[in-house]
Amino acid sequence: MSKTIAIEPLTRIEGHLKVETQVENSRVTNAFISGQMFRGFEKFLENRHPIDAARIAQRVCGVCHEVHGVASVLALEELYSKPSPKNGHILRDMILGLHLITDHFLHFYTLCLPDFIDFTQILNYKGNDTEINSLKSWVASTKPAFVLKRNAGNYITHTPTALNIMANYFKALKIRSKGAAGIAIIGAKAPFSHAVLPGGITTDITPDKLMYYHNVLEEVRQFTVNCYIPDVMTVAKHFKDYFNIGVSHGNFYANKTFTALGKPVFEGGVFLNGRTEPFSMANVKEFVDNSFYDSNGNPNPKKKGAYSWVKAPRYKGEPVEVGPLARVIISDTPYFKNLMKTLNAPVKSSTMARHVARAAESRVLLDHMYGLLDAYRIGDPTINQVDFSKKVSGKGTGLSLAARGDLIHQVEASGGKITRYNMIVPSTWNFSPAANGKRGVVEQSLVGTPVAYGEDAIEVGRVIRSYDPCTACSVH
Ligand code: NFE
Repeated sequence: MSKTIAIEPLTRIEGHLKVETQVENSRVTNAFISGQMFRGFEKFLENRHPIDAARIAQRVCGVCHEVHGVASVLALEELYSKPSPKNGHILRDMILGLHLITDHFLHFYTLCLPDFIDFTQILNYKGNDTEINSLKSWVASTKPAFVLKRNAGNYITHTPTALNIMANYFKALKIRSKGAAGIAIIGAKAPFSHAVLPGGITTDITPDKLMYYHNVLEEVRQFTVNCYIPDVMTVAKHFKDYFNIGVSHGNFYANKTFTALGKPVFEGGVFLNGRTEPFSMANVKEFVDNSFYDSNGNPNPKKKGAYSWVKAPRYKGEPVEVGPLARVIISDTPYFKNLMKTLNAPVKSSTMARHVARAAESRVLLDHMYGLLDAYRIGDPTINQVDFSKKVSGKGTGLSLAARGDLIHQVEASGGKITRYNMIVPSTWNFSPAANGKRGVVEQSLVGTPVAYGEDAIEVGRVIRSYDPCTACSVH
């Protein structure tokens, strides 16, 4: 029996995303992912002063604003030939690190956990734990949102295990907000870091600010080690079949990132056809075969056959997965491989490998962040002055990263005005429609997914959310 299951909008993600799956004999046989809106940031950056991009590009997203700031200033620094001094570079890595790890907390606990745990059992809780009791009153007041899963027989329902994880649900949110405070201390403001500018960072960094950052980092470390990693491992052990569900084409791409201390935490490269090769921008092309754009990139909502506002970036014409899993696979990160070995799970693209990769990269990154604090030199410059009155002409590319994957900003300017601005964003790589004869990364990952529990197709939600979609970013 064949049927179409469409989920629109898909909840517990950022932005407006629709997924349509064809299901035969309880398995997905085809999938179409579409971004449902046009935003136009690249268009309205045209004809503006280049420095505006550092501020405006951050408004692409309320979740990953700071990453667009950093990618944008990297592109602008190339345009103005004025890189940041070491201290500025250290401060940016500090911002990116807190963004990345605390964003993973939000993703796992707030966005994904209801896919894996039956939250309604918390209503039977009679104990005194404050965290559990506040979650209990919240679930009681929003119960209809949580009872959909009555059919999904494989939720974690062993109460002590589930309660242990649910106890961290609100804790994760609180630490996420502390992370934002840490970002604001360095970047002058969160969301939208106004101290992040071409040439470095303008914040006046004093010892008390570094101490504040250190205290936030310490809380983040404790939560990562004591809660996040163990909780991800518990879920991974319970859902072992998801190490073979949600498998993409098997290609990965990551940029060389977190480089402030010399050796990058994550190596750059592209894993294509079974081997890793150096990344070259010349091999990246954005296709619009099934996207609502004409061949010049102008929006065309009436385009025949198109089904998404997301463009389709391809590397050498091939779809490539980006994200934490791509980073640890390209870097061959030992800590990730050890976790996967403990789980007896294959190191390849899958729903659960993406969750484990997030936890693993958070742990690896913490060491780098303590190193940044040690390496920062109070009194050394944090910014190289850029002459913004210069009527600059030329190009710049920023190769950077975000929680959801690696990020590219490109700027072209003439006579001091932007003539072209382009962003190739993590969720654009992953959530693109089919192009050049192949499905997008997530579309491919959905094929073969068993759909056993009915119209809510919770299994489809699990696969999609493992990529941590941000449709707001992907359409930008
Ligand atoms: Ni809107 Fe973003 C991140 C970027 S999207 S969340 O992380 O860039 O893929």
